[in-house]
Parts: sequence; structure tokens; C-alpha cells
Amino acid sequence: MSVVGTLYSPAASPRCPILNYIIEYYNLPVRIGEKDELFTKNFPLGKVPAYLGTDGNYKLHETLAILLYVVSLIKNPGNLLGATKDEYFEVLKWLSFINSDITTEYVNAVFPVIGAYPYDEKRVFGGRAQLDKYAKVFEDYLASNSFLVGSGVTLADFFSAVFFKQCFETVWDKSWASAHPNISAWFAKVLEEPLLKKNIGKFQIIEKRLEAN
Ligand SMILES: N[C@@H](CCC(=O)N[C@@H](CS)C(=O)NCC(=O)O)C(=O)O
Repeated sequence: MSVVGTLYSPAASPRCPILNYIIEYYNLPVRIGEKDELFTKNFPLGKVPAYLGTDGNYKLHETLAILLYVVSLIKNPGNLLGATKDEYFEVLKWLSFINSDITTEYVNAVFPVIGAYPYDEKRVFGGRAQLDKYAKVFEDYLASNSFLVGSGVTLADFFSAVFFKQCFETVWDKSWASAHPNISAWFAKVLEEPLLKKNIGKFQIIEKRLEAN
């Protein structure tokens, strides 16, 4: 199948890795491109991810729209979007929670520490606390559920686990993982799924949380 469009999706951007994994794993006809003149011309906000169809007219920004578009290109998506209509909406619920509330607090907790933003202790501490509050929603839910939606792995698990991987590389260290056994067990299990295994391989949780120098 010929290429249907270009996805601007730098691997280092928190919202982007899962898109690239899905495109590569399912061999989808989407080119993953670097920001270029076409990107600047078509996406004045300059935010990623962004998708431009080969006709030059079909444009998507917003992670969730792009994610669902990319999944729509998979011939047999199986259980990715859930097994029923209700499950589909539950998948969307988790995607939105990760993409909005959790991403915002991850950025607050981590970006000033790694030098992506000026250091601001109040922001970092506030982000960590809020992130913990949101993580508790997962920890409690996963106490009695194997996956985030229904009885099998869905896009909600993949999107969340790939996002949490970034947390486990920066702000959620081994002691945090021990204090959150349900998230940790679910995370390890989802990482074993072929889609993530192929892309992430063996993963080590950071020994000690990153702190500003
Ligand atoms: N609402 C957008 C937010 C996209 C967004 O903020 N992307 C970040 C990277 S994860 C970005 O491009 N930041 C650069 C900037 O804000 O200029 C979405 O859900 O996709």
C-alpha cells in the first residue's frame, strides 16, 4: 500500500512513542518524518504529534485523534479498542486521562528537573504530588483488574504503559514501584506484549528518582 501520509512524531516527545511503535509493528503505510517546511506551514502551533495526508489537505493535530486514525489503518485491530461499545468509551477515558491530566503533571514534575524548563521547586513538588494522586486511580483499579479495560490488553494499556515508562525513567524509581505493586505488576505484564516487547525490549526502572543538580 502506498504511503497515506506523514506523521510528525519525535520519539523524545512524551505523547509520541506509542504512535511510532504502532506504525512500525503493524507496518502501516505512514511515513514518520522530521519537522520540516511542510510541518511549519501546516501546523502553525508547532505542536507534535501532527499528521499530514499525502494530498496535503488532510491535517490532524491532537494526539488522541491521530492515535485513533493510526489504529484505523490496522486491518485486524483485534481488541485494541475494546470488545464492546462500552469498552471503547472506557479505552477513550484512559487515553484522555493520560494525555491531559497525567501528561501535564509529568511535565511539571520532570521537565524542570531535566533542564527542559527553568527549575522551579514548587512546580516540581506540586507535579510529583499530583502525579501520585492520579497514579492512585490506576493502583486502586488494578488491585482487582488485570487490564485497564475488560479482560484483555487494549490501546489504553499500551498508551498508559508507554507513558508510564517515561515516569519510571525519571520520577518513579524503584522504591516508588515497590509502593505501587499493582501498577508495577501490570506495567511489567504489558511490556511483555509483542507490540511493546519488540520496541522497548528489556526495561529497568530507575534506581533513584532524578533530582535537579
Ligand atoms: N493537545 C495536544 C498537545 C500537544 C503538545 O503539547 N505536544 C507537545 C509535545 S508532547 C509539544 O509539541 N510541545 C511543544 C510546544 O508546546 O511548543 C495533543 O493532545 O496532542
